[in-house]
Amino acid sequence: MILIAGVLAAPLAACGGDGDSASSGSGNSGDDKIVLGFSQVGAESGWRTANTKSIQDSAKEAGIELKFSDAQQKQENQIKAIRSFIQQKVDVIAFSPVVESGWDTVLKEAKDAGIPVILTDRAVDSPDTSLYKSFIGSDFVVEGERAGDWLVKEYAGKTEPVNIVELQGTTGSAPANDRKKGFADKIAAAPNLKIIASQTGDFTRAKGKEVMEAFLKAHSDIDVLYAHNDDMGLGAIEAIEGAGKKPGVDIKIITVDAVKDGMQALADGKINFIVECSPLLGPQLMELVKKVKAGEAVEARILTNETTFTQEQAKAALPTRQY
Ligand code: GZL
Repeated sequence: MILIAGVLAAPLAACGGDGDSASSGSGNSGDDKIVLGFSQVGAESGWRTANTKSIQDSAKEAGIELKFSDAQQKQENQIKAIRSFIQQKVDVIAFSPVVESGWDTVLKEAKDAGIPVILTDRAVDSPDTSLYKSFIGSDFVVEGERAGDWLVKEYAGKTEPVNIVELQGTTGSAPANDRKKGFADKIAAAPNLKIIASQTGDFTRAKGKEVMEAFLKAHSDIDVLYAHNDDMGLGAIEAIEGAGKKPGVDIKIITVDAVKDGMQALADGKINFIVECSPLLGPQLMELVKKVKAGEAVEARILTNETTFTQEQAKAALPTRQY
């Protein structure tokens, strides 16, 4: 695995393109410009918005023609978009799979059409790794472990029960599966740390608020919330305050992503710890696209380099956050 030292964002420029500009037209742009078909999960969170911007800005920067499709978090829309890219004979296809399973058929169609595929952000569970050239994105198990590790240290030496509720990401998605696993593996070291409720909030603020309201109605003794992304954590903060409790104090909160709104809540003391997950994959993706188009060998797995933030670290980092 190749560690990328940091993830430099392309100079941020106002990016054009709407949510679903999978423009029609012939496959190649007629000149020697590389044509990339990209199927995005949706626009469900601040992380996704930043990820889309990084991809659109980087494609422009790299002189790559981008055909962009927003799947509104539906796998069938991603499969449709990939089939459309195949028909348009694009040079390369890249996508962030909304869930891990159910991709083999369409990826085989791309392979049979001689169009290389790159996975970004999320993985697929297909055993046939010849169906894609490379996967660039985070190690979500490590992200979950970092969250669990912080909690074990936060309660080190204490034996009283600590009741945890968990807001999971999109059901079946790699980040939800892996962040759950990594966190559970780590807190197993402290038997007093117990997950008393765990449910999907689909990575959105609205759903995160709704599920947290239900948790609060069902449990009067919640000590900690572990949310698989900032947006669900921010929705949960609204629910916690609505119940007359202090987020970050009465209920400690750990989230993943480190988007600006999450970092602001962390700096304000409403969140206690954030594990970073960088959305700025655009520059590396465009480099990969060029190499793949040129038939060069590429790394099978490219890991983004990420960190974690405490409340103090968030205050220091906020002024220069790019997303
Ligand atoms: C993680 C990404 C997740 C983010 C969420 O790489 O797939 O999806 O953590 C986003 O905010 O919705």
